[in-house]
Amino acid sequence: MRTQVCIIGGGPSGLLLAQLLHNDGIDSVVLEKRDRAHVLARIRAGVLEQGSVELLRRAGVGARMDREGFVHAGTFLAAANRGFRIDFEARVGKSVMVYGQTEVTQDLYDARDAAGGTVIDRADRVTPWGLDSKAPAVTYLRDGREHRVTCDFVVGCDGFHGVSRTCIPPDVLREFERVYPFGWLGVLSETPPVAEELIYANHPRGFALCSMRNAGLSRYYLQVPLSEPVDAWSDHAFWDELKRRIPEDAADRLVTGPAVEKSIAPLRSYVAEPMRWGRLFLVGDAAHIVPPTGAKGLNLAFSDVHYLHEGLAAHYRDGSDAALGSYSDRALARVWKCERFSWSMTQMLHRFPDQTPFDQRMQESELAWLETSVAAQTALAENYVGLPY
Ligand code: RFL
Ligand code: PHB
Repeated sequence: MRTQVCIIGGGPSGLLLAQLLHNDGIDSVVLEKRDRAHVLARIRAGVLEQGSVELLRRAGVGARMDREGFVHAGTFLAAANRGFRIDFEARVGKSVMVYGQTEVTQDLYDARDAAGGTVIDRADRVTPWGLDSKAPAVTYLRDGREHRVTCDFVVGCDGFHGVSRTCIPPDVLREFERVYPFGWLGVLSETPPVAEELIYANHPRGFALCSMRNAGLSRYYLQVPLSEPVDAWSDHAFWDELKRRIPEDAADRLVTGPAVEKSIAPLRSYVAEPMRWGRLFLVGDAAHIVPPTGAKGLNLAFSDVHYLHEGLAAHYRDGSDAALGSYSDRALARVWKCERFSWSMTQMLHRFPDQTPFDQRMQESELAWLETSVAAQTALAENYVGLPY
């Protein structure tokens, strides 16, 4: 099979890139390791920056998001059971959209199907070849048979555990990493959200987050030690612990119910440089990971998609490779700013096992500053709604 752009990974970034390229008349093939049902069942991000919202609309996949998503003009932060609000609209004149990654991915699959796009699922042992030549290729196994896609470019949208990044020679690739000594236990429940906006809570027992998907579906998270298996958390234990960590008025209002999904995710900050090698481009989680505290992972994947789409469009439209040449630098400049924000939110809101009384006071004074300073709130709001592309 021959295509212009071979995209490895059919998660949100791979599918969005394929859709944007299609709109410009550029042909792509998406190779996804898992079956479609598995990809669509993954519960992940919930918050879209304004830039992501606009990119989805531009790609022609924003209609359901605009109908069913929830615009949030602010968020609550809580410390020691007392909350205060950061007003995004008032501080920076922007808002975010609460619309689940599961829905975004569904909309993208629907759009790819409607356009007759090629998305091959259950593609096993996907292997790129000749990435430093002018004629790269990607081979894969499906139903026991080997297939080969020849192309102009290979794009790695295959997440943190994908194959693409491993193709960059070790003497070229630089990796930067921080692994946090805790995880997030997430629960999805068919109950009304406890508040109209998100609540991020710093508590002596650990961080907690109240989020949502829609009027009848809530998403909650608790900071937990990584040593605890998810089975150790009964629904009852989860709700009990959540109530202790969030402000009292919210705890009193909280409607509990059976968890329809429960899982633990480790927290990590990670960046791989460069994001391009020869004819290979890395996008999204394949190149970088952020802890979820700033709600940045999916949004960062989408800003990469935006930069790469511009580069590929210019290449095919007028033969200019300037934007492809600067892709890695442009993407990384934004990646590092979002890494910093996600790291600082994580630092401010979690309990660290080795936290000293001094560290503790630093957290408290940062939150106290944020509660009273318009300048501090503006800085948080500017990052949370999304830095410009
Ligand atoms: P994905 O979504 O991991 O998709 C990669 C796809 O590649 C496939 N794949 C392969 N395909 C072929 N060959 C191989 N060898 C392959 N290896 C892997 C995989 O099956 C998969 O389908 O990466 P992508 O597209 O870059 O998207 C990134 C986002 O998924 C991720 O950054 C976010 O989910 C992070 N995240 C959040 N981001 C936000 O912007 N806002 C949030 O509120 C937010 N909350 C979260 C999050 C992530 C979480 N977890 C579980 C990690 C909350 C959580 C709990
Ligand atoms: C979510 O709704 O899953 C969510 C929201 C905000 C975050 C992380 C996750 O910071």
